[in-house]
Amino acid sequence: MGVLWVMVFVLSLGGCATMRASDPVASILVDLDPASVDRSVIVESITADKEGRLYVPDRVTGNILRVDPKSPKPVVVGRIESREVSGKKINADASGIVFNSQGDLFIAVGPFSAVVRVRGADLNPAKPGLAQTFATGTPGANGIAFDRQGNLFVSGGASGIVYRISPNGGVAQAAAQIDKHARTLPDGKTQQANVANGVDFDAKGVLYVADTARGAIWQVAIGADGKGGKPTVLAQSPLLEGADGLAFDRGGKLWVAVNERNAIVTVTPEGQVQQVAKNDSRGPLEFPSAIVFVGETAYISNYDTPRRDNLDANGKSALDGIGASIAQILP
Ligand SMILES: [Ca+2]
Ligand SMILES: [Ca+2]
Repeated sequence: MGVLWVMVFVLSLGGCATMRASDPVASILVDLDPASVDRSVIVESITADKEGRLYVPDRVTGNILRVDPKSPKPVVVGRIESREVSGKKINADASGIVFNSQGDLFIAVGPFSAVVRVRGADLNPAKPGLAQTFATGTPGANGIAFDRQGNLFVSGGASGIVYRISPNGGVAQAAAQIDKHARTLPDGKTQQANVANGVDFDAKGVLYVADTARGAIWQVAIGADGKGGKPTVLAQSPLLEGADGLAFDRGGKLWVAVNERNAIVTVTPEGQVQQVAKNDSRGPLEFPSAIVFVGETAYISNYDTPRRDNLDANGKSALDGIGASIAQILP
């Protein structure tokens, strides 16, 4: 009897070890507000520079934080100041963040209907650079990505519009349109109407748009004139309900942060959706909102809002887990 139990124990250990070697596991790289789980820092997006350092804009302070994964302590390297509009103070509430090939940093700012820029030379812990307006005319600005010609594409959220901005900035032009749609969450009342959220380009220059409302990924071919063709659905699945930021890995597979399900999924070029990681309200994924690859490692911003699978047992707060943070999935 004793020997049998030892055998079962050893076999199950072996089984676990095999699973760990083949299945990706999410873990926390850095807690962005170690003193609190109560949203004293709020990060909606993440990107990386050529040296593999990570950047997240904090909605609470307006600070742009840099984190070196090798020594993951956040430092402030830039800042988006709040603005006064009609006598009212408006916070930037930064969303998508991305570098251009010259190393300047661009951030989508929905409340300003704008994209702001911090020059690479001004990303400086000794004197954090102030973001300046780069482009205007982008209401709901959320996801952000450059095409190969250096045009910047910005999603407009519930409007479904994807904007194009020339490499010199200025006024944005509509480049594509996802049909509007709203989905009622399982709580029976929350309406999710964001149909144009995360954006990215594949190696062939096709634009991908995360549709949070439908739980879908759209593909849009972009013509030589920068105008998008008619969007087509690559994948639609309950696994994609809450699809937010997305990014391609080195092998050309699309990874999607699925915020309201506390999950990361992949989508093949054929449109097959597979769950990579998922957890309950206690993390390490806590309303994951965006994803970026450095080599083969995925880094994920945890927005940690109290919704659906990230709700605590009381159905109200999101105090479980460690809150605002960067999660990682090692290869
Ligand atoms: Ca987003
Ligand atoms: Ca949580």
